[in-house]
Amino acid sequence: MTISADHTAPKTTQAEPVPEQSGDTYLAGAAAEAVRKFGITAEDYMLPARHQIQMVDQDGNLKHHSEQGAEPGHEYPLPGDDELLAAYEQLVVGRRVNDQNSALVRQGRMAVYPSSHGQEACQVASALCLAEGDWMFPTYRDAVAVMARGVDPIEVMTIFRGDWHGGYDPLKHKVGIQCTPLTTQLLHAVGVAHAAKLRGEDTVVLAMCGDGATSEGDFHEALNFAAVFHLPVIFFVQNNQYAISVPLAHQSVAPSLAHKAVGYGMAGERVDGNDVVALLAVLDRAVKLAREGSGPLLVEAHTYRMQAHTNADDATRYRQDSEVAQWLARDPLSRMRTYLFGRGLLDDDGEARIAEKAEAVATQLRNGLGEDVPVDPQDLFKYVFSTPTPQLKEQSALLADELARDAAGTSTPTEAPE
Ligand SMILES: Cc1ncc(C[n+]2csc(CCOP(=O)(O)OP(=O)(O)O)c2C)c(N)n1
Ligand SMILES: [Mg+2]
Repeated sequence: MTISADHTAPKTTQAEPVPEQSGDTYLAGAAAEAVRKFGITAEDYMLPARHQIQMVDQDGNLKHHSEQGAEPGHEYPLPGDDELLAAYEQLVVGRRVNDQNSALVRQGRMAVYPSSHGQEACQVASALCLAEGDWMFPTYRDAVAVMARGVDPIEVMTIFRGDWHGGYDPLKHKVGIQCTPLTTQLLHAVGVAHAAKLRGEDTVVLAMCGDGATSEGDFHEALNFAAVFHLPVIFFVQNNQYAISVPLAHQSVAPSLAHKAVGYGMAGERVDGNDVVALLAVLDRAVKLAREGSGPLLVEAHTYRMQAHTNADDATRYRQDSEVAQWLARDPLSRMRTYLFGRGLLDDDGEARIAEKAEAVATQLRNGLGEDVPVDPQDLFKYVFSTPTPQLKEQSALLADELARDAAGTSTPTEAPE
C-alpha cells in the first residue's frame, strides 16, 4: 500500500496521477498522517467506524469518549461551547420554521413544503460547518440549512409558493438552488469544486442528498469524478430512512451508505443525525480535512423524516406509528436542550430569548408569504439562458400574443396539433 503524503493541488485539468500498482491508493495530509500514526491500512481509514459516531445520547447525556464510536483515525474533539449554543438556537428556529411552513401549506399560502422536521440537527450542522467562502448545494428538503447559512427566510421559501423559479441569488450566498430533480446538485457541486481547485482557491463544497438519491446514476458520477480529481467536496447524505414510500432496505443492501465511499477511494463516516454535537464534530473535521487537501469525503447521517414526504403524501400508508414513536424519543432538540441545561450553558432566560427569535422568524414568514406578489408570465423565459434560444423566443412571442388577445377579449381556444 503506497501512501503519497504530498498531494497538493496542481493547476491541471488532468486527473491526479494514478498509483503505479493496481489496488494502491493514496491519502493526503491528515489522512496519511493518521494511517502512519495508528498503523492502520488506508482501507481501514476510508471505511466508516464500526458504529455510528454519537456523542450525546438520546437522553441528553454526554457519552464517555470510549463509547462515542471513535476508533483510531476516527476520533473527533467536542465542538466549542459557542458553536453548540449557536447550533441550539438554529435548531429551535429551524423547528419553528418547519412547523410554520407546514401550517402555511394547509392554509393554501404555500404550494408545497418538504419538511425537515426531525432532521434539524443535520440542517443546522450543514450550515455551521462551512466558512463564508465555501459553497453549499442543497436539495428541496434543505430549506432550514439554507436559512441557517444566512439567506433571508422569505427568499428561501419563495420557491415553495410555486409561482417563481427561486428566491435567492446563489452566487451572492454561495448556495446552489434547492434542486428537485434528484441528485443533479451533486454534479453542480463537483463542478464548482473543480473550478475552485483550478483557480487555486481553498473553497470547500458541501454536497447534500438523501438516501434515495444514492441510487441515482448522478451520485456515482459525482463521487467518482470528485475522487479521481481529488476535489474538496463533502458528500453529506441525510439518511432519513425513506425515499417517499420506499424504505432504505429496498434502496440499498450495502452495510451502510457510508461504506459506498471506499469503493470510490474516499473516506466515509456515519454519524447519529439527531445528535448535533456529533454532527458538528464530524462535519467540522471533514471540512478541515477537505480544505487541507484530503480530497472528497462522504458523511452519512442517520436520521428520520418525522412528517410525510410532502403535503401530497400520506405516510400512514407505508409506515407504522410505533416506528415514528421510536424516533420521537431521539428528537434532536430535546436532547440538546437537556445537554446544554446540564452543562449550565443554557438557562430559562436564554431559552426564552431563543424562543422569541424563532417566533419573530415565524411571524416574518406568515406576513411575507401571505402577500400576493404580482408575477409576469414572461419572466418564465427570462432566466433560463443568458441568451435565449430561438425556441424560447418563439414561445415567448406566442405567450405575448395570447396574453394580448386575452386582454382584448378575442382569445380563442388553441387547436390541438395534428
Ligand atoms: C430524477 C428524479 N427522479 C424521481 C424524482 C421523484 N422524487 C422526488 S423526491 C423522491 C425521493 C427522494 O428520496 P431521498 O433522496 O431519500 O430524499 P428525501 O426526500 O427523503 O429527503 C423522488 C423519488 C425526482 N424528483 N427526480
Ligand atoms: Mg430519504
